[in-house]
Amino acid sequence: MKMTRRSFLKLSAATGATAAAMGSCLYINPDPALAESTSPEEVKYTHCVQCNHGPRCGMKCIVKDGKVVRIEKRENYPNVNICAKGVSAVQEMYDPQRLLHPMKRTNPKGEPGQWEQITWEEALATIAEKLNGIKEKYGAEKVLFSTGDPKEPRSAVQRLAFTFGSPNMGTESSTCYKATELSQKLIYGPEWFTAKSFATGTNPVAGKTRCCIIWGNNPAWSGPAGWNGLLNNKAGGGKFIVVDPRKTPTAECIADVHLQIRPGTDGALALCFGNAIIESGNYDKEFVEKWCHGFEEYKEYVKAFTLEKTAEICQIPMDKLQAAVKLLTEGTGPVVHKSAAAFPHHTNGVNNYRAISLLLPLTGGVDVPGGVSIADEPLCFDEWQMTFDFARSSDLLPKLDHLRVDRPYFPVWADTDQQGSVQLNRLPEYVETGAIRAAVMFGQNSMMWPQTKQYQEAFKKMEFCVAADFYNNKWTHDYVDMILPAAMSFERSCPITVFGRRIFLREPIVKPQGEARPDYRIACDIGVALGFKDEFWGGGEESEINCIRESLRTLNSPTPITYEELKAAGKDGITIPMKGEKQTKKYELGLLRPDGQPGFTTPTGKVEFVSETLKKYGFDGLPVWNEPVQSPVATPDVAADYPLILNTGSRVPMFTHSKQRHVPWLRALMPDPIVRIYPSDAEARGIAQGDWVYVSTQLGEIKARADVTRMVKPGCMDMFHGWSQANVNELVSRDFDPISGFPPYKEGLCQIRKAEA
Ligand SMILES: Nc1nc2c(c(=O)[nH]1)N[C@H]1C(S)=C(S)[C@@H](COP(=O)(O)OP(=O)(O)OC[C@H]3O[C@@H](n4cnc5c(=O)[nH]c(N)nc54)[C@H](O)[C@@H]3O)O[C@H]1N2
Ligand SMILES: Nc1nc2c(c(=O)[nH]1)N[C@H]1C(S)=C(S)[C@@H](COP(=O)(O)OP(=O)(O)OC[C@H]3O[C@@H](n4cnc5c(=O)[nH]c(N)nc54)[C@H](O)[C@@H]3O)O[C@H]1N2
Ligand SMILES: [Mo]
Repeated sequence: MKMTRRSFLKLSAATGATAAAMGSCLYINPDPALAESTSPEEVKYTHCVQCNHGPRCGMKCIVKDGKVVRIEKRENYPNVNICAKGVSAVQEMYDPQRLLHPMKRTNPKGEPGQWEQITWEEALATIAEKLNGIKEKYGAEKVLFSTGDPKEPRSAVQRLAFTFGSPNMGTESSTCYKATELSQKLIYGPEWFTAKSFATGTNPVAGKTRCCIIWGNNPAWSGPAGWNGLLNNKAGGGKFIVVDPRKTPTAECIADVHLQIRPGTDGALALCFGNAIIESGNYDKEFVEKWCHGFEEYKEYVKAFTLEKTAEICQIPMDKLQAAVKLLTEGTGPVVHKSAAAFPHHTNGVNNYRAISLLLPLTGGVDVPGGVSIADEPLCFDEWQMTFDFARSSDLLPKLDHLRVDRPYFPVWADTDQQGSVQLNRLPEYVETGAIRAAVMFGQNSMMWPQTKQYQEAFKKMEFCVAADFYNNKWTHDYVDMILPAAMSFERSCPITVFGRRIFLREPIVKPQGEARPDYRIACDIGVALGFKDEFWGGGEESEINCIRESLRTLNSPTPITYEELKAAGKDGITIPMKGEKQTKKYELGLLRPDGQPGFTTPTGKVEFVSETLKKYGFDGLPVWNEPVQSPVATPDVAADYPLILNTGSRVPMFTHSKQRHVPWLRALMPDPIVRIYPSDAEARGIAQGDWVYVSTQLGEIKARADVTRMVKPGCMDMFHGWSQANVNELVSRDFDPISGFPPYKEGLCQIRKAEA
């Protein structure tokens, strides 16, 4: 089937992403000339980064005349889910609004940007002059390096920062999964790759796992790659509790019991579960006695969280709470949980998450089948898939650690992060005090932060600020001095693609458009311009290949792997064998500690129910529960005017954060920013389905369209972030969790009223 431009647009508007499912005959590239062209079609393989590099779903791309014309599912690949976002990646790549050349600002920062196209040579020379000037005058640590949710550039930007001499490299993880990782580190010890597997790896095994609690997570929409496994587990007899204030597709599909909790009260519920499990006697006494620290103190503390008190705090019906407790106290095996970033988005976030995580050691789930496994012989890839040695977090960062800008504000965070991820959320304060004077940002977006305006002011106030991005976006780039065009996934190869022990090379399948360059090349070119020619292999077109060579050179593989071998392996990739056998209970074998002794890497060498690290910094060592800083209970005076609970950032299937709003197929699926509100709450305010409404907090007001739905809990709202015309982060406060520094995206109080059309 060949399509004219008109019929393509009609089809894409009408059917959205389902068009791709219609099969391989369809041209989805918007250029009609490609459909007419008689050139041969080529098949090329890559992966999707529409969700910012987490899932890396495999893609088989059909390329013609040097352009991708359509995308299909990739066979024999660890992850094969192509969704609406993936199929629409073609529309994003050929979007006429893409940034294609380096640009410098010609008017003052803070005003709508006026831009002049410059050459890469001029851009790099200016960056070098500004950054080296600041380094000479004030010190290299005054320059901040950062990446937003796009995680692929991270290792290259770390290498750049640490080579330049600044430990101040921050990432979106200041708001994302790093607080769950931090919580695990407080429990199991700071050895990060060990902790990481606890933070992320939950694979319930039917028959072995007692129960899996999906806690504040909606993988049916936000993590389709893992969702199938959970459904299969359910089909095999697995038991699931879902704790979520919303009736999500996840809860509807999989929950044996769904607890529609009052937002921010999860810590109380988890402590109640802990108490019930202890009282039932059905916990792993041997593990607790031998390997845990502070259990007796915990046991005393949780006694206060009776079913009656907890039902009241969490606003959960007693029969549902009892049904959940039954699942947790009967049967055998560990209790595991699955959650992502939503949790720590609270003022008591880390402690809420610790309370939940402790149910695992309580039920003996540490590094056993049906519990959580710790990686065997972890490869020394960092989270975003180059090696620690490549990123130079292994050799250079420790020497720079004392110059970290975040330690005075968030010492627990600073002390448990060995990878180079400073807590960015106090950026306005860092700039105000002169601790940061310039920034080099890759895929950074001011809208991710609460009270966005303060971050924009920080960019504006800096002596120099440069950003690499796919687009010129006003929320961020109206406040920077220079923007650099980044190549998209189809146009680049770094980093290495790693799934467990299987690694792949992703080769560019088309040439970068305009003058766009891959992020790794941009980092290398900047490194060379700053005077580090050898460290960045002279920069230039070979940069990405040189970066991959360096990562492979520093990989602890039993057999060395070269770039040529990885390239020759093509779409099948290479599996790196293990030296030894798979092991369980690695803490018994001395496999977790650098000194080879049995136990964990916490101060006590045990799993800490009471955290000695927290005590050292003046916090309570127990996973204490505190009411949210602002809630109907904590601040009834505020609730009188703002009675609804603010709940922001639940993921929607068709967008990733601020991205993809200009992708026609995806935008057709959700044309306007929506705020979800319960029918009785809407009716009380005279609001009908589809009405325009104002959503306000004490901090500001935005306009959105009402979706009147029983999906939300009465008294709560729900709104996605990243809409440039309705940035919900203008409404969120900067009441950070004092342990992690995380913002309270999922608590606070708001009001909704009908707006004019
Ligand atoms: N489509 C899509 N997928 C994404 C992303 C995206 O932007 N779009 N972003 C990716 C990223 S970076 C991340 S960090 C993850 C985020 O993953 P998560 O943070 O797990 O986000 P969701 O899957 O939306 O699940 C959050 C759920 O928590 C519930 N919730 C809100 N407040 C509370 C509370 O106080 N207690 C409890 N128990 N539940 C609460 C919400 O109702 C929602 O259903 O998703 C990733 N996946
Ligand atoms: N209210 C509220 N706010 C939230 C959250 C919430 O739940 N509620 N969630 C938080 C979480 S968990 C996260 S992860 C953040 C994410 O928030 P952001 O970091 O803002 O994520 P994005 O909007 O996906 O991407 C940021 C920018 O990167 C650009 N970009 C994309 N890919 C690349 C690339 O490969 N290279 C380069 N150079 N640029 C690229 C995009 O064009 C965009 O301008 O938001 C946080 N903010
Ligand atoms: Mo995230």
